[in-house]
Amino acid sequence: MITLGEYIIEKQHDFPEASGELTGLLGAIRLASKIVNREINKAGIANIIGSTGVENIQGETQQKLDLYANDKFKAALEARGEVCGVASEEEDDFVSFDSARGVNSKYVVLMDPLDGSSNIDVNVSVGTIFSIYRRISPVGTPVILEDFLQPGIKQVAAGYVIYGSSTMLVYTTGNGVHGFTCDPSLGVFYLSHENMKQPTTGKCYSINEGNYLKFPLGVKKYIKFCQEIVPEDNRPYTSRYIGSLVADFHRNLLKGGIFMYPSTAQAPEGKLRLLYECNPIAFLAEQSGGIASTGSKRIMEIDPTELHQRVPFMCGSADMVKAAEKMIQDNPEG
Ligand code: P6P
Repeated sequence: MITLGEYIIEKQHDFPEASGELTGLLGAIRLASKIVNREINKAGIANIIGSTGVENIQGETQQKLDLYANDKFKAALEARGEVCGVASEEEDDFVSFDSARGVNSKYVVLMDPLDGSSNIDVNVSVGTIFSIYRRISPVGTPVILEDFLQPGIKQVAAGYVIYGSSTMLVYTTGNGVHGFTCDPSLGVFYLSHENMKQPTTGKCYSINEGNYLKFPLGVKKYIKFCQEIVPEDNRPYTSRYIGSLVADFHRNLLKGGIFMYPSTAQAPEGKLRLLYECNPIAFLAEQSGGIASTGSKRIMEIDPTELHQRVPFMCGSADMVKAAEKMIQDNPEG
């Protein structure tokens, strides 16, 4: 039984130029995830469910736990001193850590501190998603917007915490995907899934079919393809949609499948955010043998222009994503 901390240190040589800072940074994420996990597990009795009545920059009502998680991850990252700034779904603009330690740090973190938080009140799995980059502005100066607007291929590390039937932390530093399960009696993450590999195909497609009428033609064609009865091709596939990106992705990572949140007429850029949802999930997808695209372009090659920009998103088992991409490309919008 090896702990997350031991594993990070053991694999530290995997991080180019690692001087222990990234190790410390991942340790801060580990600490904050335990604090958030504790609060989620008693949300129903801690008077911390429900909304704050306030909307974030996305125009979405912030849940009390959204803000709680945001505060705890920011505090842990600032306290550990490896980070010069953070961008978050819950913050309109990036947050600069201007202490002496902050400005002299070389990493920035982008995060969705509690993704799917509207599911908390109904006891459905939620998650934290994070993405780590080296800053491009000079160490010793305050962080700038360009430090956060980097393409996903520049990620140094990425991962998620899934607060589900068990709490797991899954991350990559570009050397495979590794999963750790929390022992709640000790509050310790133990290595449980080393070098996770996504099956090249699966039986599960995951999309909000309530939006069917608004989907592009190629997406509609792919959904019909999934539903056709072709026993030798394992079809019809099974539809599974939790409505929590981390939970839907995690299931497909283990069992095989495709997750899709395409553009719709009302949301031509889709719903999910490039920087702190799609890029980190894409890094994990690719590092475990999967694919992540907009339907026509590799997610991690998109050059960001705004902190909260959205992109159409599909990811998962390589054969399934390729089939969906072909349907979209063969059926351009009229
Ligand atoms: P819809 C949760 O709000 C989230 O950001 C993702 O976790 C999830 O995949 C998606 O939105 C669900 O969106 O429109 O299907 O409810």
